[in-house]
Amino acid sequence: MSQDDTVITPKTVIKPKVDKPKLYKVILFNDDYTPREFVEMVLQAVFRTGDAVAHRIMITAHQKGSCVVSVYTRDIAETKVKEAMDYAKEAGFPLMFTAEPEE
Ligand code: TYC
Repeated sequence: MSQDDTVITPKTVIKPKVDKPKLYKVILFNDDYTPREFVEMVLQAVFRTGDAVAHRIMITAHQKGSCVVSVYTRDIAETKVKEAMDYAKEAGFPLMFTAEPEE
């Protein structure tokens, strides 16, 4: 093997970051105290639904216990959950939202 045939193995292998960002579901939970109209108002104000969609999501959570509101990247999902819970806390209602990673 001559000098020119030296094989150099790089110490650092760079893996291109091409993974799709993980998505998070925002979930709304039913409770016995928050008024239906208040739930719909929060859905419209924070998640920008129209009134028909807000009503459908609220009724689904009311009847089934929970409902997926929408899917976002982590930062946006967590910010919206905080905004929605702040509205509820301010008004003194136990309304609950969570952000959960999609499988
Ligand atoms: N169950 C509440 C009531 O009867 C209304 C409600 C619906 C509360 C959906 C929370 O996620 C919810 N006043």
